[in-house]
Amino acid sequence: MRILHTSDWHLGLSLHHRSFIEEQRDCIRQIVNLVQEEKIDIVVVSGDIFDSRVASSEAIALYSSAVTQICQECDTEMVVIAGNHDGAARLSSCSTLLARSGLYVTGKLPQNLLSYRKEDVEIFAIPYFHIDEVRSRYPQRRIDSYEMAMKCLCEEIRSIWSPSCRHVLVAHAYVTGTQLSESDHAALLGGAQQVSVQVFEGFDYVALGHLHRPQQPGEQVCYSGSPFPYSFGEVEQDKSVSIYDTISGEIHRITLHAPKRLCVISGTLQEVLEKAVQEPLEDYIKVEITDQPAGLEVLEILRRDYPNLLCVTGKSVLTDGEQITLTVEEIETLSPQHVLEKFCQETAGYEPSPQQTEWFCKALAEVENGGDLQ
Ligand SMILES: [Mn+2]
Repeated sequence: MRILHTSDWHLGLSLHHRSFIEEQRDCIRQIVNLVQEEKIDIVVVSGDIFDSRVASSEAIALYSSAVTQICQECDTEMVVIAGNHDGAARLSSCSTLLARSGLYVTGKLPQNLLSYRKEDVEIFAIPYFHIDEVRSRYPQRRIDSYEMAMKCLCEEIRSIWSPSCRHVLVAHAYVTGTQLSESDHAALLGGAQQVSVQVFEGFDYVALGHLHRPQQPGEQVCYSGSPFPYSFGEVEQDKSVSIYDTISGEIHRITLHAPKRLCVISGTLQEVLEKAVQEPLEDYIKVEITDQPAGLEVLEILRRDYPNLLCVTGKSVLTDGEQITLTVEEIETLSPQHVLEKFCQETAGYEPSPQQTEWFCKALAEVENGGDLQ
């Protein structure tokens, strides 16, 4: 059996107020083509189908067209789980009826973790969950971390699977030691929600969603990544889907091609304008001006040459001309309090008060104790 693994479609997402629905439509078109060309038997989508819990009608229409094309026109079944961005109950409405058409959707953690079985392949589903759901599922176990919760769920699966089958797990989780992208902020902040790759031992393939960079934290543990870059920090990443062959056990990646790319251009204002004359760019652009602040006037000048300019970084007038853009690398090395300070300085030009810092730390501690994260 050939399984196409994709995740993090984030349908309805916009970046700097620009909707990406046309790019997303194009990605779906490429995925549908691959289902036919690659003779796929089943498509799994590992969460974050939508960008928000209450998806726009445009996003719902695109989802509806995607699943109809795959299940009906390509006659290929699908296993879909909810991620932290999805409204789990909304996503899984009518799921029993949809299963009859070959669309197996899991919103909240189900009673039976086996989502799909055909021939000698079993596919299990662990959607994004709250640690309390797992505590009440195993009242006799002491579950003090997200890792422990995931471990219990995987143990349960091992106790119910048929030993003679191939075992595939579809999950939405943040595995320790993986590489984050700029659009993975929510995952990064939920540091306490990390799980080690060892909890997935024994599965023939683990189809993960949550992180947007395609990567393989374990031999058979794979993030397909998002089909399209969702931040300027991802411009160098190849966006792809993964294909797992249950007979050979092989995993391979197929690159998706975006009609418009994301692109970062930096230099002095003069240099940036010269570049635009040399090669006018239709891509989505972020400009980093190195010699002056990025005000409205600069924006107006740049817009003439870059029709799809999404954001500009300039020298800050607040901190002695220093550029203060927060990157993933910075967030990784800074303490949460530092992140708060930088945020306040950059957006409003003030230092957070001790009281505000205290509230922030308190809220963060609550989140790390298993609170809900958007
Ligand atoms: Mn995501």
